[in-house]
Amino acid sequence: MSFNRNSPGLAAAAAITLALAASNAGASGFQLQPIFTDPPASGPGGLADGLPDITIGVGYIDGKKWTDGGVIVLDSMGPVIATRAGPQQNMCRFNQFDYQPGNQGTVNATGSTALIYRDNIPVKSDGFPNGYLFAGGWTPFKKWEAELKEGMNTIKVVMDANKQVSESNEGNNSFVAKLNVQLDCDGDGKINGIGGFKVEPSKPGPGSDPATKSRKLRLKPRG
Ligand SMILES: [Ca+2]
Ligand SMILES: [Ca+2]
Repeated sequence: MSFNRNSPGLAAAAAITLALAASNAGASGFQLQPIFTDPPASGPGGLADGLPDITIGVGYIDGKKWTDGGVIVLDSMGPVIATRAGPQQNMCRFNQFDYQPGNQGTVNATGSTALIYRDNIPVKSDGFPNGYLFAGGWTPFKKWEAELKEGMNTIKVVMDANKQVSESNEGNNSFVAKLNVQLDCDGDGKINGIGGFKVEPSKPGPGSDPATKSRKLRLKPRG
C-alpha cells in the first residue's frame, strides 16, 4: 500500500514540524523578555501606571453644561427644529449637543468607540482611531444633532463603550444628564400634555405682544 510506504516519511516530517514548533516557542519566549523589562512610562506625581485614561472634559447643549449631570431645562427656541419625528411625533432637533473627549492617562489610547444613549437606547456612536485620544490631552468637541422628545430625556455618553481599552481609571467614562425639553415639539399647543398655548388657533394681531407667541409659532411643522 502506498500509505505504508510513505508513512515513515510522514512521521519524519511530523517530527521536524514538532521540533520547529518547540524551537519557535522558545524563541518567542525570549522575545517577550524585553517587553517586560521596558521602563514603564512615568505619570504625574511619579505614578507609573503606563495606561491611558479616556474621559470627557466638558459638554454643552444649547450653551448649557450637561456634563455636570442633574436636570437641564431646555426652553429656549434657539436653533431648535420641531421635526416631529419618532413614533409619538414629538421630537425636536437641537443642532448643538457636544462633548469633549480626552485622555488623562500617560500613554496614547488605542482605538475605541463612544456611544450616546437616549433613554438607554444607543442613538449615535463616535469612533476614535488608534492614537487619536493622545496621552494627557483633549481633542476637538464631538457634536450630535440631538433628537430629543418633548418632556424629559435621559442622555448618557459612554467612552470606550465596548471596553476595548484598559485604563488607569475606568470609573470616569460615563456621563449622564436629564434634559427636560420644555418646548411644544409635537405641535399640540401643550408642553408634555400640560397647558394651552393657543398656538395655531390664535394668530397674534397687529397690537399683540409677539414675544411669547411668535416663538411658539416657530415650532409649527415644516414641510
Ligand atoms: Ca477612563
Ligand atoms: Ca406638545
